[in-house]
Amino acid sequence: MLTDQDRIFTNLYGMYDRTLSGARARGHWDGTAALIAKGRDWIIDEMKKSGLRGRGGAGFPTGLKWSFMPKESDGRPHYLVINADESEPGTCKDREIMRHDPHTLIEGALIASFAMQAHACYIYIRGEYIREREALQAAIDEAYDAGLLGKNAAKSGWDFDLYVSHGAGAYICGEETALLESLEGKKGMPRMKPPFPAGSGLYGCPTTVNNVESIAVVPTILRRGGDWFASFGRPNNAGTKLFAISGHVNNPCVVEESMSISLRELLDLHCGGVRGGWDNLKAVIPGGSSVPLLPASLCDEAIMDFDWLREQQSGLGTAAVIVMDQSTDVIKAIWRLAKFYKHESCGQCTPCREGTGWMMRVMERLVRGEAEVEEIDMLFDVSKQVEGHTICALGDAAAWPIQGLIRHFRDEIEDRIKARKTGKISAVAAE
Ligand code: L3W
Ligand code: SF4
Repeated sequence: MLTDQDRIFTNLYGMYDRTLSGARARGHWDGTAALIAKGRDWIIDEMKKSGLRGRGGAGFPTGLKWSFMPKESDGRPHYLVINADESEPGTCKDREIMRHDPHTLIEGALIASFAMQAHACYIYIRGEYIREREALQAAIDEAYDAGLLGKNAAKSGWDFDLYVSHGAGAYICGEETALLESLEGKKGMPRMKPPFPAGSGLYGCPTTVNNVESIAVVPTILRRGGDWFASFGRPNNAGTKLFAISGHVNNPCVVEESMSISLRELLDLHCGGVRGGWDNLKAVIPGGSSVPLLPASLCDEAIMDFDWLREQQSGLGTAAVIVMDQSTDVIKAIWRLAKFYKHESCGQCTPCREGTGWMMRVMERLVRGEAEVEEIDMLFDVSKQVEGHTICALGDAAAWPIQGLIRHFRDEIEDRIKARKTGKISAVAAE
């Protein structure tokens, strides 16, 4: 278990003053210019040493991503873009940072931008986060007034401007290249990759897109050292991590814990355990709606990190832990996600546009028990045709939860079809 001394986010839930004076009292903006004076190479090396992997879902190594930005200028401006379009169902960790700890994000934005030679950074925040946007803008205004942003920001010698831009409710704008399109004022549709944003991003210029949490941890990593951050979690799964836990636990919450904590410890320590006790657990989605669920039989030994969950054909994703107890109709829960992905598909590639609708309709019949047993394999096969055959990860995200359901709950799906055929149950309303 992480002790308070090792928590980076000291103001989750807003126990303390979130203004600049409160943030300073909690150690933010302390010696920022001195950190910057150590130079770009030192900052990027320290980030690599920390082992930080991106906190937006993909887990790509942050220091490595920064090192993809061109070292020599070819005349094009460089940009940092912070992805605050937090829309993955179950995920509400970045919201806590922006509401209550905005200065750690702003300070991180300055340092990261300096490291990548960006004089401007855009924070793209989801449209529904109105109070968070206000909190963030108020903190940015304070930082400008205090000389921490703008010309010679924080007396670092680096000129730096920070802008907040807001989305309008499309999940797909959380995909980094759709986000860039949206920032440019166009329809939020993902671009083909490569080129990756580091080569050609915002307005065709070198750009790094990082998640809010990834940037907000930067100042503390640099103050305490990459080795300190790397001392938490298993190798290749370093650091402290925000977990957003919802569903059938006694106390849903957002909490910072050590990476690689066991699922059981996480739920028992911070959530008062599973509603009705551990034996009442049915399944857990460990990383937001895009990753396959784990059945209760795997939850006992589950380790909450990228590699362990990947080995179980699931994933850490955004570390949004959705707990489902025995009262859950798990088929219906996954159908609801299928409906979400169908709705959010941007429609520009055929396997996703057609596949999400097709999978949703079959899932709907599985909920009612009105399908044939053979259709379960057909659904699995179709999900495999969608996976990996689309422009962006939304296609995978639509396919994976369904694959997880079939892998672990085939019996329940078959039982429902048989029960419906023999008249033992009536149609379960899919609403
Ligand atoms: C340069 C290369 N850059 C990769 C960069 C790339 C991006 C990052 C990760 O999807 C996942 C998805 C969802 N040269 C590079 C390179 N990069 N190779 O590294 O890239 P990628 O393609 O692995 O992932 P992605 O397209 O960013 C994101 C999953 O996250 N997810 C949830 C997302 C939800 C939210 C939210 O609500 N906040 O983020 C959950 O699992 O399924 O797999 O920057 O440019 N050779
Ligand atoms: Fe759009 Fe889906 Fe293709 Fe992504 S996978 S680009 S959301 S159609």
